[in-house]
Amino acid sequence: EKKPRQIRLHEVRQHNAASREPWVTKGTSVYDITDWVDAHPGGDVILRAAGGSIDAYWNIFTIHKKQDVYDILEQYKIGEIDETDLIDGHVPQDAIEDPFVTDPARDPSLRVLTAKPCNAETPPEALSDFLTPNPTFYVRNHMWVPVVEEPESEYRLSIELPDGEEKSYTIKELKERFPMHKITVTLQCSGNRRKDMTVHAKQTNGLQWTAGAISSAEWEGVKLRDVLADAGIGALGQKLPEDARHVQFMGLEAYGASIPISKAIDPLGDVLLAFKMNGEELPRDHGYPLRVVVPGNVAARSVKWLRKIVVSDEESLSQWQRRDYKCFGPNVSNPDWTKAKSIQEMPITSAITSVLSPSSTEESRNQLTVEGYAYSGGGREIVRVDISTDGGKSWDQAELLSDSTKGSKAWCWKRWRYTGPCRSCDETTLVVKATDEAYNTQPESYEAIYNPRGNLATAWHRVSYAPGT
Ligand code: MTE
Ligand code: MO
Repeated sequence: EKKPRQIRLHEVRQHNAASREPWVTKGTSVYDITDWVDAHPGGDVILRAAGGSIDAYWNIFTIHKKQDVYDILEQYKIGEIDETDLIDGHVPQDAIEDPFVTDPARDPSLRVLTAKPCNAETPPEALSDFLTPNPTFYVRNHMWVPVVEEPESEYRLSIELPDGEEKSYTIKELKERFPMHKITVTLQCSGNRRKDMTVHAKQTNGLQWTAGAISSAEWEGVKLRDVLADAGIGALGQKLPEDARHVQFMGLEAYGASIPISKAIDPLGDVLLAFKMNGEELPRDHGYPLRVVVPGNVAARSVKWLRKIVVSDEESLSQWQRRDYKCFGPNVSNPDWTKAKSIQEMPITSAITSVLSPSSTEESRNQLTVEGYAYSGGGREIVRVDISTDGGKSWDQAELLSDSTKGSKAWCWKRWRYTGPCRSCDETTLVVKATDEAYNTQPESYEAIYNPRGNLATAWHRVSYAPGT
């Protein structure tokens, strides 16, 4: 058998995104992807890996980990990395370009689950505010953080309508031509509290978030419905074309998701194209220069670094719309992803975020103060929070704290506090469950709502508490 062509790493590096013949490596093999770029279903994002290794990207876009995708790549193989560039048969780590080098610096108090891409939850201290400070707002990135240095010259938002017509807007045009709105919105990842499901039911597949994959902010921007109406769709009194059923959002780094058109054009739906978060320019981690904020829906639909909007008869084709964010019955271990609806409005949930140790004086020894949040999707207001200090045998009600919520519906969590006697004060499990205005409440067990991806882990939140500690 003929020895494959030996290629030096410095040669690979020259075949970067700017070259006419882009190459990538996978493991120790080299591929000339020139003819694949146009046919690549994910578009030219593949060029991001050109001149270097594609492995880090395929670890992110897990959709590639299939034999038929490997087979496609194999057609483009041109050789092997020269052995003089390998250490123990591998490409040395420092020779591989790190897709995350341009990511921003982050607050050290964030609880990091993965650094690259950055996935980090809000620390419990920061969950006690009605609005979460920007530096400790949880971060959920599937990829790197796109770099947009000069939005006015480098950036345009484009909007494509079902008839193929396309319009585009600069940030300045968006700001000048449409009314600004300020809305307080809680964003919650579908995987919030996934770790509880793992601990109380069984292993789940995904980032093991505790109760901090949720945060709230005041978002400022223009309404999506105003911009869509300007682009030619969904104005009040105007008939919607039959093929206008979903609004797809595409991020600059190739993340994508969609929402139903009914939500996008609802006058009380409050979907924003946001420039600001808590009065400041959007931080890079949270979508600078522009992100969608879809109040009441799973945060996966609030696409950051928004590049393009497509009004379509179909949902977004992304894996995050068609696969990952769906739920199945507790018996289904190998789901047929086409058979379930994508998660949109969030179900009700609540969590304990702090237990204040009682003072040591005799009369207050058995008093306990517990705080937390409760949130329901779809703008459904939280009407009651029940607390148990004996593992769920007896209940009492927490006080709902007043706040400065803004928007057409209850898009933000309710903070609550409970001070009361600790009923069985030896070893106790504190439990919280909430009820919303539709009288939806949380399931008691994780087993009953188990799904292998650990989405929507909304069972009663339990925290063990040992008095005197
Ligand atoms: N948008 C883009 N472009 N890329 C992403 O990785 N992650 C989504 C959503 N929007 C994501 C995105 C998910 S799953 C969540 S939970 C929220 O952003 C997280 O928003 P945050 O990082 O501002 O808290
Ligand atoms: Mo998420």
